[in-house]
Amino acid sequence: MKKFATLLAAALITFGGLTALASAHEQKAGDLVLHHAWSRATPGGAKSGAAFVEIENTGDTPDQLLSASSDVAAMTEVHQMSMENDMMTMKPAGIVDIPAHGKVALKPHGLHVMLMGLKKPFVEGDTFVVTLEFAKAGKVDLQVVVGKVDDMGEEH
Ligand SMILES: [Cu+2]
Repeated sequence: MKKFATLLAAALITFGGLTALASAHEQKAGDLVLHHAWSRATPGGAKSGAAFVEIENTGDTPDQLLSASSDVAAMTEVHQMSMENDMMTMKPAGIVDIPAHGKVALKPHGLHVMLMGLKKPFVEGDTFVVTLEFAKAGKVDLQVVVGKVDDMGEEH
């Protein structure tokens, strides 16, 4: 009986893990499908991090990403990174259009959710929540999975 209980506990833990991964891989909100929300572990002492996700609009009407928020940082903003005079700069992206039947990718060196003033470091394997607010789809709590420090997202 004890052995059975142990097996059951192990099965539940495994199932719980799989559920978390599945929900992190794809989340739906109205016409939007949010694919693979991820972040990177922060090297010692880093006070900021970034989160990435691919936003797909499966509907006939455009939507807009208005803002991002999270409890893990003092301040959260959607940023756009770009090259200006041979320098990588980033600034608030403002409202991001999500075209009908289109995709917008938040990824390294491009659009990203900037998390400034982290309350604790991101550790590989951890998950945290970033809330994205859309004009049409409303608020979506993204389950963000933390990858390696040097993760660029290609392998996903
Ligand atoms: Cu940034």
